[in-house]
Amino acid sequence: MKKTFLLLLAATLLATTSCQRETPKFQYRTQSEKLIARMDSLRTHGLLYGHQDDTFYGITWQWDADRSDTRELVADYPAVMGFDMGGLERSEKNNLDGVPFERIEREIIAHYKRGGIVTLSWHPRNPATNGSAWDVSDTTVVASILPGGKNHERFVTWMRKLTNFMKKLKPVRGRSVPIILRPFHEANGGWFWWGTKCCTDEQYKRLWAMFQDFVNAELPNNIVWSYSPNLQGNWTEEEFMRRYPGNDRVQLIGCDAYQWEDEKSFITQLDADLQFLDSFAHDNHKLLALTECGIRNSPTPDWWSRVLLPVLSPYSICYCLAWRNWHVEHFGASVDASTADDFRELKAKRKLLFLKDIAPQIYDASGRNSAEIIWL
Ligand code: BMA
Repeated sequence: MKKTFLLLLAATLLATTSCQRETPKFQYRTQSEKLIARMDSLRTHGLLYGHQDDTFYGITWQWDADRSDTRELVADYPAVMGFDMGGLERSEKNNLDGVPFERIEREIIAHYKRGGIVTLSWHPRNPATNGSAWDVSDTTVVASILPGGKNHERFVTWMRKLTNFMKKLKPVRGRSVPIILRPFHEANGGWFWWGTKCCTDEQYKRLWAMFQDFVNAELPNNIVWSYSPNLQGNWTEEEFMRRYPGNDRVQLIGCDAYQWEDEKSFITQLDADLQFLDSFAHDNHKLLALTECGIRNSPTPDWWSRVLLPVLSPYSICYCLAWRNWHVEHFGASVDASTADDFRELKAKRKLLFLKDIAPQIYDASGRNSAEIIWL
């Protein structure tokens, strides 16, 4: 039965393809264009749930094989999975949170093959001081890695390590995994070495351009560029444009938004940001996402349904990515979080979408699933 279905599907696809060949309307040329079109269409179906480091550790476990806090709670993987590249620049075996890069590589490919969406962030060490990404003691750091600066060549080797890693992500026939790349995030804050304490707006834009041109030269087909400032609460166009890398350099506008303090001001600030970002994204043909979110250690049982989702619902947002469930600090859904029942209900009501919602898995006789057939 399944075999027949797949044969019919293949025949339909072939027929459609040959029709399209005669009257081409629009062809998705690259992996990144396909991912953009897919997310653009998915957002009309609902909000996707994303989670950082989903399969490496959870609130009460770490490093076990084949586990996921999300799957243990709602019997499905997140639609979007996030991974961090911090540490790769120094050829470390593990990333800054102790996750082996070799495992990250395997998980990215596995998630892509299941039909999931992958996003990468990078918390590189400070290239001037060798301190962490949060070391803001040297205000010359960005100037020093721009072309002509004394750390430029060093930073080029760091960028190359990142692109070499991404180039390995080729599950089949040399076709690369499309990646939402979110570099130099939260640059409107002062806590990272690429933030407001360590570089001017002009230097930031030059940093972005240098990095992006380097990455695009190495991986021209599979990066979706996400520009993700932190929650600001009072964006004006003038303020937002100060560090915005440019319309030709960004495809997804992100917002990193945590509730660190009281609920009311979080709601007010997030709503104000989304009003601005949603209309900016719409006018400039960009996707919009909550690229990091959560409330530390989930103290509010109905946080997802009562606090977060009502703020998001008026806007056209592709996904919200909860930050990692580390045992000392967790943000995502889990059977071990107080939000478990609330979250389960949201899944039942389809207020949040998961992997099987965006990539139904139908297996053929050889065990290959339909998502794999479609996305590879
Ligand atoms: C931060 C925290 C850190 C972590 C970093 C990179 O938000 O979770 O503990 O090292 O992200 O994942």
